[in-house]
Amino acid sequence: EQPLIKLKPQRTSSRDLVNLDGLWKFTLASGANDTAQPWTAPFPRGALECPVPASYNDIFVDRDIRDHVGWVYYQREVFVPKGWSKEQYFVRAESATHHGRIYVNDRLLAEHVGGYTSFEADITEFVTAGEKFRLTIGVNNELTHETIPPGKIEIGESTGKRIQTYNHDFYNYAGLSRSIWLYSVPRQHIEDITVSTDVDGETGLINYNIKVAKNSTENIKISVIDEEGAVVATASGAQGTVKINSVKLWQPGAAYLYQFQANIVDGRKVVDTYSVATGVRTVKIDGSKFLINGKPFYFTGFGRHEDTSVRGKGHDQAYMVHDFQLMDWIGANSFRTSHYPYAEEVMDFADRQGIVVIDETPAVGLNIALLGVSGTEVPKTWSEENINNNTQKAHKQAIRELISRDKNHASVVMWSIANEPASAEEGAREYFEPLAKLTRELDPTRPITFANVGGATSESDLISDLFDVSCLNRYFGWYSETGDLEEAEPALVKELQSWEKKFNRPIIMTEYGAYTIAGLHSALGLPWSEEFQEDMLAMYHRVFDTIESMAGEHVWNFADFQTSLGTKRVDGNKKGVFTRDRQPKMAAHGLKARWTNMTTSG
Ligand code: GCB
Repeated sequence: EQPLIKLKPQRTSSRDLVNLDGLWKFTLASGANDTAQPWTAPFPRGALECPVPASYNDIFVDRDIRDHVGWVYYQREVFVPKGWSKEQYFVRAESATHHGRIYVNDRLLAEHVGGYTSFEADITEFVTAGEKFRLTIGVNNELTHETIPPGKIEIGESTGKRIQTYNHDFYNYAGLSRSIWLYSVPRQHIEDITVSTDVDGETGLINYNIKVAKNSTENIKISVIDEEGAVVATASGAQGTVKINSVKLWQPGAAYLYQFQANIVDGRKVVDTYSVATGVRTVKIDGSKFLINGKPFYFTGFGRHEDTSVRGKGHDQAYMVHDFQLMDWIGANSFRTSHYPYAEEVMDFADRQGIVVIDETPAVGLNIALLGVSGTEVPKTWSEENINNNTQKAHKQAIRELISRDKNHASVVMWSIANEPASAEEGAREYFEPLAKLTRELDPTRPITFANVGGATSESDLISDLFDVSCLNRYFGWYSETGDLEEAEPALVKELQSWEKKFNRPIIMTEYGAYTIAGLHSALGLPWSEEFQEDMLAMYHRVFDTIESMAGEHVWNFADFQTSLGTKRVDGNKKGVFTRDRQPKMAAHGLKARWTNMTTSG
C-alpha cells in the first residue's frame, strides 16, 4: 500500500527535482455544467497568466474571477530532463484548494480532494525523458456539507449564479498556492520513512520504519549525521532503533537537527538516498504540565493564517521568514496551524527554528449554530443534511493525510483534529470518538486535542474527555460582555476554574483577542481601538497567571487576515497583533514585554 502523502521531493545523489513555479496560463471553466475540456489543447494565445504559487482570487481585477465557484485550469509546458530515462518521475502539487486534477497532455493522471495537502501523478509511462508535455492542473474551490472544511453553494436569486458560503472565518482562497514540482526517483526507491524519538539518559533514540517501493531490495543502511556533518550512528534494516550517544536534544528555541539518512544499497552501490531532518525530543503530559524533554513548556504565540495581500494563501518565502522573525521579536515560542495544514516549507522551517507547533486539520466550521442562524429552529450540526457520515469520512482522510505528511517533524508536539466543532450538540460524541481513536492509532507518540468553542462549557461539552489537553477559544469581553472588562474578567476566571476542576490536565487558551483597527485610539479604551486590545490581553494574562493548569496562551491572531464579505468584518478580520502588512499594533509591545520576560526567566 502506498503512503498517503509521499515524501517531500529532495535532490540527493539518487534523486532530482525541477521546480515548476512561475507564470502559468490560466482560465476559468464557464460554469458547473461546462463540458469544455481545456486540458486537451494548448490554451489560446492571449490567455491570462497566473503566478504559481498564489491564490488566484486577488491577482486579477475581476469579480468574476474572485467570486468564481467551480473549476479553474492552469497550464504550462514542461520538459522531462534527458538524463531521467532510467528513472521514475512524478508531477507533484503541494496543494490544490480544494480539489485538484493533474492532466498530462490529454490524460487525467491524478486526482485529489483536500485543499491543503499534496498529491502527485506518476508520469513515467506517459512522457519520455528528454521530451516535453502539456501539463494542465484543474482546481475546484467548491465546498459542500460533505467536504472538509464544509460549505454550501447557494444560487443567487436574480442572477442565478452560484455563490459559495461557509461557516469559517477566513476567505476561501483557491488555486495553486504552493509549489509544483517535477521530480525523479530511482526505480528501486524509498517510499516512506517514519521516525519517532526518545531519550534514555544521555542517549538519544530514533525509532524508524522504512517502506520501499515494490521490487526494491530491502537492503537498507542508515546513517545519522549531526550538524557538523559527522556520522554519529549507523544501523541497517528497514526498521529498528538507532542510538546517539551524548545526544543534542531538539529544544524549543534551540533546535538541533540530525540528518536521518536512509540508503537502499545493492552490493556496494547506493541505489537511493533520502534524509529526514530529525530532532530528538520527547513530548509528554504529566498532570497539568505539558512536558517537552521532561520540562514544563508554556506555549506563547498565536493562532495564525496563511494570508497576505495579493497572494492570498500563496506560500511566500519572504513572508515566512519575516513572520518567524516577528514571532521571535515578540517572544512567541509556538503557534497553531489554524485552521489547516500549512505549506511543508513552514513545517521544515519551524523544525530548524525551534518553534513549537500545534498542527491542525482543515476541520473548521463543523458548527451550524455559529452561523448566527436566526429563528426558533436551529438546524442540527450532526445530521444527515449537515455534517454526516460522508463528512466524517472526509475528516478521517484529512487526519490521515496530516499525520502522514507531518509525523516526522520535531516541531509538531500535538495534533488538533478540529476547530470549534459543535461539541455540546447531541451527536458530537458519536462523530468524534472514532476520529480521536484513529488519530491515536496513527500516532501513539503525540497528545491530541481540538479547539473548544465558547459556550461549550466544561459541563456541556460532550467530547473533551476523548482528548489530552483542554484547548479553549474564548472571547469574554468581545463576543460577550462586549467592551466591559470588569464583567469579562470574573467570567473568564469562572470558566477557567471550571475546566481546571473537571480535568487535571493542561489548559491552553488557543484563541483570545479583540478586533482592532490599527490607528484607532480611544482614551477610554473602548472596543475596536488599539487601547482596548492591549487592555483586554492584559486582563486575560492577569487571569492566566492565577490558574495552575494554564499551559499556554495563543492570541488570536498573529496578523489581520481576509475573510468572506460580511457586516462584521471590515476588509477582513482585524484581530491581528500585527496588521496584514506585518506592522505591530500597540498591544504587540505589551506581549513582547510579557513573553520575552517569561522565556528568559522560565
Ligand atoms: C473563532 C474562530 C476563528 C475566528 C475568530 C474570530 O472562534 O476559531 O476562526 O476568526 O473566532 O475572530 O471570530
